[in-house]
Amino acid sequence: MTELTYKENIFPGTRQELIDRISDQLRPKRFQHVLRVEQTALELAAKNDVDAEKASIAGLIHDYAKQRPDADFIAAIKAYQLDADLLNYGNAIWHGLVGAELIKRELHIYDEDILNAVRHHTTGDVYMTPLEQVVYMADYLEPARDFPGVDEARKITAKDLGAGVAYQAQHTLQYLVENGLPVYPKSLETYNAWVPRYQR
Ligand code: DGI
Ligand code: FE
Ligand code: FE
Repeated sequence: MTELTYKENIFPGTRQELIDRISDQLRPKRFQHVLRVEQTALELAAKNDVDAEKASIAGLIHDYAKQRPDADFIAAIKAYQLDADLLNYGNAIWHGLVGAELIKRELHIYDEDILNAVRHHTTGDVYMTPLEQVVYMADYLEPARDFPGVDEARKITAKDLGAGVAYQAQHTLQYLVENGLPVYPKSLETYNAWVPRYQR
């Protein structure tokens, strides 16, 4: 287990202080997931030349808002004048896209690359920086993830981070459609931006 010492002043405190803030927000199972995502993000970051401190912080905070009541998200969408179409969705979409606004105000983390990694960790985005790709994939591949295809997804991602993004975008869309779930437009945009270009 890697325990970084934070030096970049991205979060105004130590890693342990950040962890304490997160464990106040999450039930134990979700908190353990977050610690695994941090470790997976650090591994992917090392391979892909991404800053380790940013990967640690983004991994730790990506689900910060996951257990907030719907009313908190609805209030934030209105207060911060976010896209009103968000009101047609729910926690699955809100905890990243709206959660980033709560993180900014409550944890005083303002690094836009990290905030975008949180915003886009569920739906992806047309353009994702290497850090955003690392967090998107770490959330999908952390060691406790177990779904058909996870081993193939791990292999593909180890070879080519972008190919991993394409794999996840394709399979998530497939899952949503197969289950009759609403597709947030950004998820479809991510599919179009990433999936066709990785076909051979
Ligand atoms: O928060 P986690 O469970 O760790 O993971 P996540 O933030 O990637 O959320 C995964 C869930 O979000 C998964 O059940 C699929 C769902 N999801 C992803 N894109 C969309 C979506 N759900 C809806 N309704 N629409 C989407 O476009
Ligand atoms: Fe999430
Ligand atoms: Fe997660």
